[in-house]
Amino acid sequence: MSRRPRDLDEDDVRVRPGRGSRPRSRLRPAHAEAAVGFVVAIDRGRYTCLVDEHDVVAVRARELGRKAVVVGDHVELVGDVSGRADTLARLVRVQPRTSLLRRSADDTDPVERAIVANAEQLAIVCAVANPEPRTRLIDRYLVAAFDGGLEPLLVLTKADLANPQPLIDAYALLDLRVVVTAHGEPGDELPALLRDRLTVLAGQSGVGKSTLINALVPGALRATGDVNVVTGRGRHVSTSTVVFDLPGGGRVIDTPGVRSFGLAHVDVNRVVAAFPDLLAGAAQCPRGCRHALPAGGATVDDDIARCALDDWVASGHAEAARLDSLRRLLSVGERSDPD
Ligand SMILES: Nc1nc2c(ncn2[C@@H]2O[C@H](COP(=O)(O)OP(=O)(O)OP(=O)(O)O)[C@@H](O)[C@H]2O)c(=O)[nH]1
Ligand SMILES: [Mg+2]
Ligand SMILES: [Zn+2]
Repeated sequence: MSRRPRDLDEDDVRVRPGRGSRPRSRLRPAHAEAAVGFVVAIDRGRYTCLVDEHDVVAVRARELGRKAVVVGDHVELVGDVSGRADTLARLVRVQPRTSLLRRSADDTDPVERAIVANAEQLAIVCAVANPEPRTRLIDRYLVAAFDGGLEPLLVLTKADLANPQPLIDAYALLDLRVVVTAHGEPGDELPALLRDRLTVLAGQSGVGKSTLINALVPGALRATGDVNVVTGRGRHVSTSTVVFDLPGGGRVIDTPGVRSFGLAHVDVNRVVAAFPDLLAGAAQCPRGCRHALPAGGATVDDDIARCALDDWVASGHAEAARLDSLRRLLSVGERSDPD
């Protein structure tokens, strides 16, 4: 029987990493002779790893097997770790992860693609216009953040083009931090939220992720591109995932824009855990409950496998709108259309 790739990574994920802990303090080499590096970029099988303050380029060692290595991983390196030109180290091991942002190609494809490891925060970047905002994609990122142990942050860009209020209202019930930016400028609030943390920026192509990185990180020099006036879509300018140091401390990771974000791997319990007001109620649910709406026509008496959250809300333990929000998020992982 073949082991599905996602099984290799699930044990690594611990939900909700502690705030403010810096990756460096967790470095703990298992092999006495191995150097520990932090993967900052990957290009055609070459892993650029930060070791002490210098870059070391490494290739995968056979003993790594099929284990995915992604930007943000702490890895163990052997061989030539001098970082001198034309030298290559060997990447022998990936250290346990505190979080993992991952997606599947679509909702039915069990093969997960790890995107970034160990980020504390997921900045979900969405333009209020040009390209048109897609709330279902935001919902999908939220689910991926809760599932992977990242704290979500919604960044609404291009507020110079349209009013951000409808989007702010759409997420008001989620205890989600929202930052609004305009004219490609990060403003004051966003830098404060990024300080001393590892944050990954994700979102559709053309929403302005690289524009923000360029404004936040002097010398980042990320290419940016206009949104196509005919299709209203971004041009998929960024094609690689890269880490940048913020001048005030902390790091940001720029990622390529996506069209779809599959959620085949999601663990319902980790999403429910992001709703503390509903979590205790879910403890009363039948085993394996996916917290869906009661089936049409089912009444309190005739369905023993009923989700307990409806009673939890009816008896005043939580707001009905919160349960609706949770159900909306859980349902995005069950729809097969890529929107
Ligand atoms: N009006 C306006 N335009 C912006 C703003 N932020 C970014 N843009 C423009 O939006 C376009 C796309 O920006 P990028 O930074 O390349 O977008 P991206 O999210 O990195 O896109 P990909 O790399 O393709 O995923 C560029 O023409 C930017 O100048 C903003 O706040 N207001
Ligand atoms: Mg970009
Ligand atoms: Zn339930």
